[in-house]
Parts: sequence; C-alpha cells; structure tokens
Amino acid sequence: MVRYLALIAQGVAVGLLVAVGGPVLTVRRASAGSPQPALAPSREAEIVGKAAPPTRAWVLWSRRPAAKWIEAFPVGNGRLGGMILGGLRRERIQLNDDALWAGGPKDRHNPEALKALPEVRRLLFEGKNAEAATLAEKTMMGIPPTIESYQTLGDLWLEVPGLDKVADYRRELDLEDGIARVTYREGQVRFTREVFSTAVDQVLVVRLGREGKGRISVWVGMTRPQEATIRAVAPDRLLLHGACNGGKGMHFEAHLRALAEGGKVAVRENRLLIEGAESVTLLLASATTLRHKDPQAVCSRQIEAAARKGSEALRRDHVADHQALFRRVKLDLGPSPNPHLPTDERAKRVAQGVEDPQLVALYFQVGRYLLMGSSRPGCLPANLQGIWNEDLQAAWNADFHTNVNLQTNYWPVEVANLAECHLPLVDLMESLVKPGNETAKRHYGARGWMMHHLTDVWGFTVPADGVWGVWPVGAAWLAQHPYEHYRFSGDKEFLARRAYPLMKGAARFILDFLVEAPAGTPVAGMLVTAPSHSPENSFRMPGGKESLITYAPTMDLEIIHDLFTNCMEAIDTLGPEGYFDAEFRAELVAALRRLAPLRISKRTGALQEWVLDYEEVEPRHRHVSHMFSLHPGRQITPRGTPELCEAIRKTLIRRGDANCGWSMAWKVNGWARLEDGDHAYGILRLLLASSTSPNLFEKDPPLLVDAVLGGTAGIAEMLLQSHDGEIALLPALPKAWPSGRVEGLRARGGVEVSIAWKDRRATEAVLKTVIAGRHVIRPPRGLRVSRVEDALGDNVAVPVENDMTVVLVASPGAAYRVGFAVSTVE
Ligand code: FUC
Repeated sequence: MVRYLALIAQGVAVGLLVAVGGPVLTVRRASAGSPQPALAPSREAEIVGKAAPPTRAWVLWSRRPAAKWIEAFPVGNGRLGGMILGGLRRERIQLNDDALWAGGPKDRHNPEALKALPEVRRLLFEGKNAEAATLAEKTMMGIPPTIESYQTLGDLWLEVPGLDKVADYRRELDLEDGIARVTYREGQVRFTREVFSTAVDQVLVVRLGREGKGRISVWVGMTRPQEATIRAVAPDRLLLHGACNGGKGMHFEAHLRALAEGGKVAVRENRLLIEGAESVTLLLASATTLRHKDPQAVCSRQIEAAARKGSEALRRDHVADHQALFRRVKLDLGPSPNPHLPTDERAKRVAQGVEDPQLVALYFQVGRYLLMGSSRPGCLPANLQGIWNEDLQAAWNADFHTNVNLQTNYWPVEVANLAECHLPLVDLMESLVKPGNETAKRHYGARGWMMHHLTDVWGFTVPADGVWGVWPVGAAWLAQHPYEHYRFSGDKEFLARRAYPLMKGAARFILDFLVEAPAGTPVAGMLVTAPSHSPENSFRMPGGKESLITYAPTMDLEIIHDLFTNCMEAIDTLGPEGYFDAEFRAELVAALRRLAPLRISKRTGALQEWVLDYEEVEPRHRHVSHMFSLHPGRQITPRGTPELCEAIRKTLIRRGDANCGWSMAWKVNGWARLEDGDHAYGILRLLLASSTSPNLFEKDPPLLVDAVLGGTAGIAEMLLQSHDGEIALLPALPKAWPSGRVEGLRARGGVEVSIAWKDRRATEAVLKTVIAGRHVIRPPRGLRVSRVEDALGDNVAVPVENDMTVVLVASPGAAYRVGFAVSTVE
C-alpha cells in the first residue's frame, strides 16, 4: 500500500483543505480487538526533476518514496523508533517503543520435566531418539510453550491531500547525524521534513520547514490497528492510549504535541490541522507500563521538557550525541563506480555483479547505525527486528532468539566501537537470572541459571516452540557476551561485578547438567549434555529415521569449552591464582578434562556436528552451529589447532555459501577467522546481492537486523582480529579492497586500531591504548613490522618473534605508530 504526505504552499493548501475537507478515514480491521480508523490510500503526487545527490558520505538516499515498509528509513534512540516512508501526500511514520510487548509474566514450568529427565536421557543413550523426542515433547515443554509478540506502537500520519506535483524529491537517511530527511520543491518553495529520535531528550522529533514564500499546512493524526484509542486532549495535542491482551496486558501511551511557528493549530475529529505555519515541530513521546508505573506522567514530562527546550536545541544535542558514537569508526574500502546514483540503484547494480566497495563500507556503517538505534544503555537489547516492527504479530514475535540471532546482533558491538550498546544485553541477562534459576532447579534439578532458545521481556526461560526448544545451553552461550565486553575494555570492576556472576551462574548450571555418557556410547565415561540438539538441524539415524534431539551435539561441547575456559581466565584475572573461587575453578578444570571431545569425521574429514557421524538431513542447513569454536568462540584457530581448522574449513565448504541472511553473515565471520579474505568477501557479496533490501537492511523476513549486524562484524573481522591473544592486522583482506583505511576499530585489551593499506599492502597502523598492556601484534601476511614509534616519534623496541609477531609493552593512554616492510619469511 502506498502512503502519502505533503506539505503545501499556503493558498493552494487552504483552498484544497477546505474543498476536500481533509482525508477520508476508513477502518482497517485487524485480527482482534477494537479497530481504529486508519487513513485510506490515495494517489501519490507526481514527482518531476532529478534531485541532486547528497554531498555527505554516510547517507542512504532515494529519489522516490518507499513503496513498502521494508524500504523505509529507520530512526531510533535505542528505545523509541520510527520508520519513515517519505510519502508526499501522506507520510507514514511507523512507530515503535522497545518495551511494548503482548503477554505477561507467568509460571510456565512443566511439573513433569524433572521426573522425565533420566528417562529421556536413557532413551537417547540407547538410540531410541523418537521415543525420547515424544517424551520430551510431552513433559519438558513450557506450559504453554509459546510467547507473545513485540508489537507496533502505531503510526503517525502527516497529510496534505491536495499536493499534485513536486520537483527534485529526495528521501535520505543521514547515518552520521541520525536524521531521516525528505526534501522537495513545490513551485519556488523548497520544503524539508526531518525526523530524528533523540537519546538525549527521549522524544521523536518531526520538523517541517520551508525556504521561500510558502507556508506549511498539514493534517496530523495517529492510528493503531487495534487495542488503542486516539484522541485530541488539547488544540495542539494527541494522546494514544492502549492496552495489550484486551486490556489485561501492559498499558502504553504515545503523546504528540505540535508546535507551529506563525500558524494555527486546531483539532478536527481527533486529528490536528495545522495551517499557514512557517515551520512545524511535532514532538512524540511514548512509555509503557513495562518500565513505568505511570506512562502518562512520563510522556507529559518528556513532551513538556522537549517543548521548552525547542526544536533547534533538541536537534543540536541529538546530533552531538549521535555523532559522538557514530564518528568513532571511519571506513574507506575504495571508491564507488557510481557515487552519484541513489543507494537503491547502487544496491541493484551490486546484485547484478558490479563491484562497489563504498557501498560495502556504507553497509558496515548501516550496521553500526542500527545497533546504535536499537540498543542504547538503559534500553532493551536489539530484538529480531532491532526495534522496528510494524506488526502486532511480528515474524517470530520479534523476540530475543538465543540460538544464534541475538548473539549475532552483538557480534559487531565491541570491535565497531559501540561498547556501551552492549549493556542492554547484559541487563537482559541479569533479569533472566532469577527465572533461569527456577528453570534450572525445576526442570533439571540443577543450580545456576539457564535458558533455552528464546526469551521475551517477561522472563521466559523454559523450552518453547517444539522439541528443538529443549536446548539448555542458551545462557551458556550468552555468557560469552559480558566476558567479551570485559576483554575489549579490560574493565576489571565490570568483570567482578557483572560479567563473572553471570558466567559463573551459567557454568554452575552446566556443571550440574552434564551427565556421564554410559557404556555403549562412543564417549562412554565422558561428560555430555542430554537432552539437547544442534540448532535446528536433524540427522539420519542408522536405519534412516530422522531425529533432531540427541546428546552431546558438537555445539554444546564448544559452548561449554568456551564458557569454562572464560570462567577460568576470569578467576585468574580477578585474584591471584589459587585464591579466588579456587574450588569452583577446580570443578571447571575437572569437568573440562572429562568433556566429550570434538571429532573429525572419517567419512568427510569435516568436523562432526554430532557425537556420532550422522548424515545431515539437510547438508546445507542454515545453522552452522558446530563452527562455534571458530567463531564466535576461539577454541579452534589456524595456528593453535590446524587440524581442527582444516576440518572446519571442510564443514563450511560442505555447508555451502548461499543461505538466509544471518547464515551468510556468520560464514563471512568464519571465513575471515580462517584468514581467507576472498572467500569471506564472496559471501559478503552474496549477502548484499540476495538478502539486502534497497535501504541496505535485511530483506526477508521483514527487517531482521541480524544479517546486517553479522555482516558488519564480518567486515570488521576481515580487517582486524584479536580473539586469540594477538592483534592481527588485515588478517583476511580480500583482493577486492586493494587500498583503503579503517580508523577506530577496537581490539581486545583496550586498544583502538587504525590501519591504512595501499596496493594490497599495509602502509601504517596506529594503536591507541586505554590501559597498560602487553600486546602481540601480528602484521598482515607477507609483511613484517619494521618500526614502532611512540607519539613523540621515538623508536619503541619491540622484540620480533619467529612467526613475525612483535610484542609491544604499551603504556596507558598512549599512541603507537607501526610501520611495515616486506618479509622474506612466510
Ligand atoms: C532461528 C532460525 C531461523 C530464524 C529464527 C528467528 O530459529 O533458525 O532461521 O532466524 O531463529
């Protein structure tokens, strides 16, 4: 459906508004609840002329309004989001509040689960997987095994029905300022519409301006497909009030206030009519009862404060705040062959095979922008759609999926220099400890905290969906995140206070959950997980029967290895060895020694996905779970475990490159860790060509952000790695980026890294330290470090190891310039 907006020059506007009497209201029926009026589609204004391209670098733009929601430009302050479609006669700004969820807290534990656990295990160990699945499905699932959806807040509509023709239309998203903009001319008057969502003042701001003699007249309304009422509460104010689940769920509010300079604002049938203004500012605030007892009070306070501050100051502070994060990283991968074309047309050409390195850099910055927009401190973490969702019933409920998607969202966060945006995930984890303790106890008779493959805002930790919901290692995987936050910053206070307790709780559960595999299994006497599975892939049992559920899927063993070794490292960091949490450490060491090992298939030479060398039902399945130890884990590395590395390479080749967005994004990271830049780049191209919408977000299903965020992490991983105790510069540079420059990426150990390269050779790197540290630097392949200088230009002695790495003992707050020369040793 095409939706429209227009701002029109006075005269034409007033005449038409009077004549037309405002847009027609129709009722759009939703599946349940009381319907709200929504605005009918009408013909779009004609667009003539060819708008000039924007002059700034980090801008997405188009010469036409978005034809559908997925083409709209998003703004967000981590919590309050808008999707701007850019219509002329009728503009739709679809709104979201990250805390608007259907459902509610509920005890969903299954009283049968614990009793059934030994029997499910016995069946699995005896190879009676079908029986185990039936029993698990009957006894282990949450009651009910479903959650409810994250929902749209509603739509804000701006309308001028009579707009016929405009010239030089341009719709753009300025990633650097965090502003979506529409500009066009009508006659001699140039109109501008700007939308931003500010983290400083917690409101969404729409600014309508014009240059020239015209005036602005516009209708302003709000709708929501169900469970909300909208009314005008003052001549310049609209109030949307709603409640989910037929009034039994959370309540939410959105307040809108219109400030019109030089014009009139009046109420007409629960919409505002602004006439003859020189400029208009609309302020929108939202709140729900998830965070606030009194959303009304919160919205009023925010709106009044914003109105007092005024639109110029709101904009100034927003831009400063946004740029402070955005500008931390600069990326130049080479020029575009089509710098003057709109982004949608460039994306189309890339899909047809054109190389456009600048578009890849833009894609990287889109990833950073989406994370900034959907995960600021104090907000909920980025869900499956970040925060942008137009539905009441979103795809997969737009939940927090923990068997890959949520983690993928956060892969770029540290390296791409947005560390504070990681904190919402840590907050969510902390909120899951209590319910996760309950589930550990009641479903598994275990201590510690745990969760399965998805959650919501109500503390959902039990198995959901189907038997693949019985996947007890969700918390164990998530526990990597707070530890990575520590590894990047070196902040021991964070490690002690927040990361380690989460990690220890997750490990505590695993220690209790692990069970000794009985005689007759290939790993008899060793510790395994059971029941579990390799997300969400099935295998063929001897005899041909298919199964999903099993014991000791490889990914579990890898996640556990990662968690236990991270815990041990943390223990050693937090206290002198043997003094801090020594008993717990000893338990980890003992369990790790007995953990079932990773296995290489005799049949294929690839890393086995399961404890037995089963055949996959779908060999090209989208999940590549058993590459966890290569990425995001670090158990397998090219130099540390070459054999396993070779096996994983075979695994990745067998899995193939093409798949859904997040799957390709993950493989980009995997191939980067294998130091094969060209293969990583090949998949990145596929990701851009087949899974990316014209606005560079993920195409299908509607705007899952994980593909872009995983892809962003992959691009960073090609340029800089630091997971394995060294800072590897340009470890996987593809031939497609012969010359370029990156500034401001972060490496573990509190280091900011910039690298420049030319003709496929690094020319210089700069390392800026935050804390003191000893850093092993690995130069790009074929080069050696020729010189390291401090900020004064003085030579810093760096011992060179046999493998071409150098050791830099760095002071805090220092900058080191690293030079390179061709190496004669490979
Ligand atoms: C996992 C994946 C699906 C999808 C969903 C949100 O279950 O297997 O492909 O990404 O999460």
